[in-house]
Amino acid sequence: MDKRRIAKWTWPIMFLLLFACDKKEAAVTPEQTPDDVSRRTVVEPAEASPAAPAARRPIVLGFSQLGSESDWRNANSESVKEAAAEAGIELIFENAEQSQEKQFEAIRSFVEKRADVIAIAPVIETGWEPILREVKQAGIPVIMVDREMKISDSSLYVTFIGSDFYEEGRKAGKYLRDVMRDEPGPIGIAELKGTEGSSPTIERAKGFRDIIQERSDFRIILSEHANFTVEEGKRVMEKFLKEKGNEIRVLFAHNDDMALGAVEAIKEYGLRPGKDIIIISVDGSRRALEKLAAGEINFVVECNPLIGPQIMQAVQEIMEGRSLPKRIVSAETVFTQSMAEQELPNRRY
Ligand code: GYE
Repeated sequence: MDKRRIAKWTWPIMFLLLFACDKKEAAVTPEQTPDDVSRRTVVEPAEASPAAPAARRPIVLGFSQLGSESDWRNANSESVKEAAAEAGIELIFENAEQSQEKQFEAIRSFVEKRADVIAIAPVIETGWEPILREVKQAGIPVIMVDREMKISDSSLYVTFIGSDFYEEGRKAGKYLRDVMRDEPGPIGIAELKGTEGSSPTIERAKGFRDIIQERSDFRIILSEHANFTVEEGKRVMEKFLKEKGNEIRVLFAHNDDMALGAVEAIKEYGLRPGKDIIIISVDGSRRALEKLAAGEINFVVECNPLIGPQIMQAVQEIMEGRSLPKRIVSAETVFTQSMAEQELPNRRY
């Protein structure tokens, strides 16, 4: 090739190369390093630049759900999925079916996939610091949702969105104190606790005890974990009834599903739930409110699973570089038998 012919092709080739490089830099590729992810998290402006609107990819949220043990949990998963779709957030959803180990695996996979934010509903309270340190090193912000993790380094998460379980336990205790105001003791109480080591179990038990200790003749005579499920609630209640059927005046179930299982066990045993045994539970699912309206449950403390929109809002604010409060508590109420009928048409779970 002579020199003139080379010169003729040099400029078009250089132009093409330059153009190709330019395009590559403008696009947000999935092969970003963790540093890129963290930089984008903090620095990128909220608005897409009008010059390159197609270059923005949607926010990617990795969500580690702990299981599907109850109506509450299923409603919570639905709420997260719906809210993500509505907010245009790309959701990677993993269900760990009660295994903390599986939650670790899910979280590591979110890091590998370069999620922008990771949300975790932790099955139990302890053991989270090492994995959270890995996530922090990758520069990915963490939101703790629903249940709490006990961690000493608060820089490992941005915010905790969920209910006040201690207060829920107190509300249950206050109802019992009020309804038994004129009843002579001793009052035998059975307790169906949720998953061992989980924050709702620990806190609801604490809050309940802190109130009922005001009366020395209130006695918790039976207390066992039943993992928040209908089946275990029924099985453990059957056992309680066999052991001390004639001493149980009250049942405090840490969630509706266990209370529903217990209602079956009590009927099969030949007693009347809601009358022979006062039943108090937590969540406020449709099925529990139906039993409340029918007089088979006496009192339900609400725990709201529909926190998907709050989570998505937090994700967006983090991505816009805003700071969030360390604790976001969901608004909740309580339900009596007379309120149940009225509330039922509004229940979404
Ligand atoms: O009360 C129970 C569930 O963590 C608040 O977990 C949640 C609890 C809820 O399965 O039904």
